Amino acid sequence: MVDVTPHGADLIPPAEVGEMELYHPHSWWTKYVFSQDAKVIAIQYAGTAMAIGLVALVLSWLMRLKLGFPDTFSFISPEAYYQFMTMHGMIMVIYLLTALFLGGFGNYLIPLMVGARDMVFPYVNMLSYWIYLVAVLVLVASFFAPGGPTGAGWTLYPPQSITSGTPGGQDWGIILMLVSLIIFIIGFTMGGLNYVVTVLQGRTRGMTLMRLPLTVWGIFTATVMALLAFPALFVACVMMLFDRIIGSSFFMPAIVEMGEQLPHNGGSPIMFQHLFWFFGHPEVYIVALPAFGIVSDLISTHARKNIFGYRMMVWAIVGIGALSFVVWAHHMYVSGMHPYFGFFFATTTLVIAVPTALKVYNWILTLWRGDIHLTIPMLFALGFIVTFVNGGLTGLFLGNVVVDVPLSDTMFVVAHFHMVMGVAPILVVFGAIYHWYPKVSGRMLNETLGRFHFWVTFLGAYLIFFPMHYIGLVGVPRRYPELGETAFVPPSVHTLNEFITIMALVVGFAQLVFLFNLLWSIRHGRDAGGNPWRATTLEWQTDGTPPPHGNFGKELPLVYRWAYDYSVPGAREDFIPQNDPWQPEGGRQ
Ligand code: HEM
Ligand SMILES: [Cu+2]
Repeated sequence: MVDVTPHGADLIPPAEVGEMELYHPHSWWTKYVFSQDAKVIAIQYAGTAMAIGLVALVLSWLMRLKLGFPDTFSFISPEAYYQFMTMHGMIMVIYLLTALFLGGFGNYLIPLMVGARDMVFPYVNMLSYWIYLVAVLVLVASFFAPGGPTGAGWTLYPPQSITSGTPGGQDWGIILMLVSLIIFIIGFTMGGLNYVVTVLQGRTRGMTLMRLPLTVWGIFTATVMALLAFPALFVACVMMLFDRIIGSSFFMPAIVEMGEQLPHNGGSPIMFQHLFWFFGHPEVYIVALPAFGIVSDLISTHARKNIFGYRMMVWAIVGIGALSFVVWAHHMYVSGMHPYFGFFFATTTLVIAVPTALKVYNWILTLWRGDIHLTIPMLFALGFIVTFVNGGLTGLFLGNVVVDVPLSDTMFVVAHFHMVMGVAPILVVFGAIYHWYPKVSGRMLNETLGRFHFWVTFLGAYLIFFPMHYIGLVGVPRRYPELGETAFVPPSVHTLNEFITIMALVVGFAQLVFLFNLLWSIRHGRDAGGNPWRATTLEWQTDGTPPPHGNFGKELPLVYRWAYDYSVPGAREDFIPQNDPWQPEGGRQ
């Protein structure tokens, strides 16, 4: 598509402020610590998210050691297992993936890709990061608080999340978890407003919505969703905090515990489940949509071909985002709700498969006859597509009430969601880091270490989670630290559990190699130049690498075309940057 209209948008977005009006930091502190530059904030977000993610990784090792070798690791008590599990799940979903995709990639990429000098409200953007950091610290504090962190499971279902039998329930654990989530949501809202307003109001001249790279579409839609979904979690957390601290009964029914009547009466635990999953299901797509967008850009760039069906891709992203607000109760098929209700949610759930499959077809058609370079970002992108399809297929099983009921709360579910929202988005995170690290640091990540990292992570993830489907199918329940000698559990399950644990350690080790690569390459990586992947989007067309404060030189780039002009016949090179006014001989095609 050669679409060259210099003033396509016919409007001058407000972000096009003169150099003079841009906020400039004056000291080291305001430049690197309390920075208002979205690029610095992005790195702060990403660094913090990866640090806390490492904690979640170690927790998964501890759980796996207990599951694989219960006798050797008998010192890991069931209480500790529940605490590790809860913290692992919550950290991975919220504090790592959400923070990294939106706070990390969102901050770095949105202003650069839309051609803005920075986010629209840089000060609020800075606050967003620091509030996120407080949320993380409060969460970490629960490891050191009396009673330790909560072991209620990442879903925090009442009443057990605040009754005394649950680790951290009668102590500080659950309080710190709820407070941390509340703080996280406040911080996220501050960042989220920035991402939305910058995309809507901060685009440079010619950057129409339909010329935005899909990465921006993914992050933008996910942010809008998060701004609508997080409030449900917010109120649920506040109400539960009241139940726990001042003895209100929003979610607490009358309970007799050890022969004693608790001071609660008349609340509805199911109400909490509705609120939680009204947030919880969209959360899956808050993580997945940025991944969809990024993968689209990675495969287009590294296959030197335009993305197939751009408009369809945009509408699929928006459609999936909207639909995912009406499927939440598929997490509650076994909660005792009316069966007809289940049919409604099964139907909406399966309808999501349509736009999702459409995206997969379009990725494949983009790759079809492309000039595929098996670079590391491309390998991770391909790994994502395979894994996402895989997890999506088991999702079709679980979306149907009659199949879900027997599989509910088995390891099959654990295998499914790790594939679809654990492994798949993490592969995109890695692909994206290999892709954009050269812009952030000016250097390439080491290729050999990168290939090692990819193959061990990709194959290892399958070796971990594939057998887990089988373990679930034979009926092994999730959230059980130990199976003991149970009649229905065949011996193969024990062998497989040992095998999975060893693979989890191996995959974890590969992540340490990746961390080493990240640090080592800052100084020793190969010089990247400004645009090592010969990509079209604006972040690669900056004056300096890393881009200076204010992103672009004196003039903001003028956008003439969409982001996918690769291998255009007759062009000088096999890519045409978005700010290149080139036209084919003889005018418009
Ligand atoms: C090497 C990678 C990983 C391993 C070995 C691993 C392992 C585990 C294990 C053993 C459990 C407990 C299952 C149970 O007893 O029910 C678990 C739960 C969970 N994991 Fe992972 N995990 C990994 C990565 C991830 C990632 C990347 C995510 C991000 C979405 C994630 C999200 C969760 C969630 C949400 C739970 C549920 C916690 C709960 O039931 O309350 N995990 N994981
Ligand atoms: Cu769901």
